[in-house]
Amino acid sequence: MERRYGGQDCLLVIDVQNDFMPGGALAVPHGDEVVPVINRLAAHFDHVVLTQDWHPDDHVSFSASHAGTEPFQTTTLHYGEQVLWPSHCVQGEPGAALHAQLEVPHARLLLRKGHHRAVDSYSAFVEADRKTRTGLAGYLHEQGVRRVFCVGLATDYCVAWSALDARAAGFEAAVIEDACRAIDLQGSLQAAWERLAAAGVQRLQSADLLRADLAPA
Ligand code: VGL
Ligand code: ZN
Repeated sequence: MERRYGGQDCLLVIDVQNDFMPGGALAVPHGDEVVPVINRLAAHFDHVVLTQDWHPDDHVSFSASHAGTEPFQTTTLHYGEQVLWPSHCVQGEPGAALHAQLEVPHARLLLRKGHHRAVDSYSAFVEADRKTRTGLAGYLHEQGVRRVFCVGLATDYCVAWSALDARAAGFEAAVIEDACRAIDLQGSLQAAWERLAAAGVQRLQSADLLRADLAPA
C-alpha cells in the first residue's frame, strides 16, 4: 500500500548538486547513488524543499581564499573552526546545478545557502556563525510542518547540521541513511551520528518510510 506524507511532513533534500557527485569539485564518494533513492521517496511527500549550496567565487570556506592553505585543512575564522574546502558550488556555475536526474517537479521551495561571502552555512536553518537564520524554520512552522526528513549530501556536514537545527527549531527530525552519503573527514561521520542520536534525531532507512507505523494517522 502506498504511503503518503502530507501537510505535517517535509522532505528536505540537501545539496544534490554536481560538485558533490563523483568527478565534481568536492566529490562525495558514491554521492550519485542518492538520486534514485530520493526520487523514489519524494514521490511519497506532498511537501518537498530543496537546498542548494550557493557560494560567491571568493567564499571564505574556500581554501583558495586563504593564501598558503590546502583543501581539507581546518582554520579558525571569526565565528570559529572552519574546514577549508576546494572551491565548489559557485553561484551560477554548472557545478552548483542540481543533479540532472533529480526528479522532484513538485518541490515547493528551493533554498540557497552559503551566499554570504564571510560566513559558511552547512545548515539549511542557521549559518555557521550560529546566529544568521535562513528563514527556513519560519517558513516550515508557518506551513504547519512538524516533522522534517533529511536526505542528500553530505551526511556528516550539511545533512547532519540541518537535522540538528531542525530539532533545535522544534521540529521532529530524521535522517534517512540510505538517501545520504558522507564525506567522512577524520571520523566526522561517526561523530555526526553520535550528535544526531544525542539530539533525538531518528536514524531511518528509506524502506522504513513506506511502513504504516511511520505514516501519519
Ligand atoms: C557541504 C562541505 C562544504 C555539504 C557543503 O553539502 O555537505 N559540505 N559545503
Ligand atoms: Zn559549501
